[in-house]
Amino acid sequence: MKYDFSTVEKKWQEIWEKEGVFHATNDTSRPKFYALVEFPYPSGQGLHVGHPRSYTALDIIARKKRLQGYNVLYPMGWDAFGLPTENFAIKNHVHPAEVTKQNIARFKQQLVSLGLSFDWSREINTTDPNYYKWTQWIFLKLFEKGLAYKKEMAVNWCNSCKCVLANEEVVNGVCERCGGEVVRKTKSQWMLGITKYAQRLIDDLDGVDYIERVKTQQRNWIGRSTGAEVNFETTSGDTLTVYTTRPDTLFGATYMVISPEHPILEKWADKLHNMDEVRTYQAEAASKSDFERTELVKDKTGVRLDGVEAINPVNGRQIPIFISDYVLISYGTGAIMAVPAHDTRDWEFAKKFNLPIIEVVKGGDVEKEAFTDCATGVMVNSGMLDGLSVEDAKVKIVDWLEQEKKGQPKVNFKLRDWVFARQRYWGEPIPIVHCDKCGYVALPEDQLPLKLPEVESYEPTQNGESPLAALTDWVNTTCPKCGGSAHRETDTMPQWAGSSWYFMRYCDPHNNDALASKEALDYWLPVDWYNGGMEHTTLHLLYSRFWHKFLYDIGVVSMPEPYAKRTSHGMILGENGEKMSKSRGNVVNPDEIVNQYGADTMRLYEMFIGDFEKSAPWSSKSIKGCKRFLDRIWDLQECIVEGGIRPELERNFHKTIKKVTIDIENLKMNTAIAAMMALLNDISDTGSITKEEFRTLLLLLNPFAPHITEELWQLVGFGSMVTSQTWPTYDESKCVDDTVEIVLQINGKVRNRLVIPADISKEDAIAAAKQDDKIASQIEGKTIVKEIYVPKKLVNLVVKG
Ligand code: ANZ
Ligand code: ZN
Repeated sequence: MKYDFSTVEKKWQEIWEKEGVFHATNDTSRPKFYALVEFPYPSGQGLHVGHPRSYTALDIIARKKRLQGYNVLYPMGWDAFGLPTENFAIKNHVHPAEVTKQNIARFKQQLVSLGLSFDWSREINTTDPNYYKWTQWIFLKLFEKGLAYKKEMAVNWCNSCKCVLANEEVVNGVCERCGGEVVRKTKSQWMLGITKYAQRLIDDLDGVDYIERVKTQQRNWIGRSTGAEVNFETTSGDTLTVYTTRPDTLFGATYMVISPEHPILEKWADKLHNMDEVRTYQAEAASKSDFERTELVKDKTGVRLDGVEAINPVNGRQIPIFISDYVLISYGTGAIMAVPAHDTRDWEFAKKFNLPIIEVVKGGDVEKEAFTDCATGVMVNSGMLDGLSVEDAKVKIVDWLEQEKKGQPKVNFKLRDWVFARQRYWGEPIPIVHCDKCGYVALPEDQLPLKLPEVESYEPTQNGESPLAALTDWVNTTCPKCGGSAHRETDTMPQWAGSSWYFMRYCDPHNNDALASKEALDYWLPVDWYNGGMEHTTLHLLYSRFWHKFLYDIGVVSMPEPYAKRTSHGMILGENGEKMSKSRGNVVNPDEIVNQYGADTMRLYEMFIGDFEKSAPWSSKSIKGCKRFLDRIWDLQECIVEGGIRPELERNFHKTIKKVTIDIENLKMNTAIAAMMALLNDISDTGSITKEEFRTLLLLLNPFAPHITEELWQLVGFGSMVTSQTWPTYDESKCVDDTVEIVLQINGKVRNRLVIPADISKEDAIAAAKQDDKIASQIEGKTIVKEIYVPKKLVNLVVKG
């Protein structure tokens, strides 16, 4: 009987759902396991073959943990606010909520067809008012604690669309939709104070089990640096403070640079004789991104201020001040002391503007290039610092600066506060009103959720406000504090809002009184295992850790970190090894694979494709191999005999159980599958399979291929479903290989002895013999004319020359 995967897979998917097999209960008496994958954005394209790689891997873990007796939570939902849906709605004149509904239906049907063991009773959707009520509630808490505030920030503005663009809508400096020029404009926006958590976000990485590259990326993104702030007096009487990581080089500071946006420039407008030139330069800098401005290879530009100079605090020397776009207003103090001898950008700038280069650390040739190494150099030309190492000089100069009240030690972070606003429709409304008398006022909690009102058009308005701003009736309201007239905030929250706390909602998704009950949160959190893409390491993963920490501080959750463990999968590439994309025409549609080969084959294949952490190209040939493996499993039902595990296969079974059990925990699904394939070969060699052997094999294979294993379980009559069984265990003493000692000969003469596994193949035995030190040295440079292996006795190599 041929295996009819379509019928069988559908049958089991219906049974699982009907019987609620994968529903997690908040039964706190049982040991829990919370497995999480990043919930998808339900785009119009449907599921991509990349999604199931992550979902299947954690599904295997979830299924195995259930068989091992854990109360497993493996939930799924939709991160559904965002631009693509909104843009589709604008183009096709449908409500974004309608578009979202259709996309979700399609995604869900696709996920169900893959046999993923999600608890659908806990499905969540970030655009559901019952969900975003709590996103708004968290925002209000942040506001209450001073962590949400308004600030003038630069936004991307398209001159021809007359609207604000998100960063991802700006492609190579032009508007993604119309190709028009994009400039930067400032706008007052809501910000979240994530930088207040910067140190804790670094420190607490020590206590979690994240793969190393995720930790490294987060640390680099937060970018902690230690140095000093140094005060420079100026000839105008004002003090300019700089941030430096190299206070030891202070004697080599031959000029200063301040950012073109530095506020002191306005103060100096009357004093500067070249203010026009300054203003022209400011306008040029404003149109560039920070990335363009700080690129190392870029030709240095700048304007020397005519009318004010600075005084180096260590030697009283007067030095010029420049404005240049390589100094950013958003970092440190927006001003630097320039040390061309020891900083590459300063060196290039000094060469271009003919400024003095004074060597203060010996070891390089500063006429040729900046000497930036600080591990080996010795201080020179530096008065009290001469002869010291860089490290000692740093300590000494900072002490001196502090004593003289000319500076102090300082820690800085690259991390910026989070711009928490979009001038768009399809996002969570920000629950704040502005009253002329009271300022920004929080909406009372009982007015949540503040629902998105209906609008005629989802297009951003021509003046850069969100479409909500056009709804006068909605915008005009009364102040919750004084009852006077006020207006609502019309910006909405950015796309990362809903995903910053979704893992909490899964714990108790239908709760109307809290984002989740304390009891449920205490039981399920932290997430035991979270898998997701590397592209989310610095935004989503950091944002959600920040929100979790904040909620920990106000007592909503009981532990400082949300995720105990984080892993990340590699990308699935096209058959040609390139990224899958419509334009390359190499996109594989998961529906087609499921229709042609079945979900079990698709799952098995995606796990067999290669190292989970690495990217891997699609291979149609390898899919067929996975299909053949399952067909052979199916055919085993024809040759079942009564009995337990046969002695000649016992060691093999114990070894395979051990390997699959351990490999799953290490995400080595590919080698686990290979071990099961090898076991199947050994079973097939005997021409039959006993009931007990079949039972064990089906249990091991079930997390990978859940449908076919359930069907066979039922057909053979093993009783209730596989999902209610217990994961097989192994006996360590039965996992060790039997070994034998053989003799190694060259031309019939015994040269050495070697211990090898008793059941080793001829090829492996000969290879092992050749690698033996004694043998290797004696056959070197000679030609092997014959290789003889007598099992369990000897290897004889016949050599010439
Ligand atoms: C003098 C100096 C001498 C510096 C030297 C470096 C080497 P990190 O490690 O990234 O924190 N800097 C400070 N604020 C800046 C800003 N707003 N825009 C551009 N550059 C800025 O780098 C800190 C160093 O970057 C600071 O130390 C400063 O240059 C520069 F041999 O001061 B340094
Ligand atoms: Zn008021």
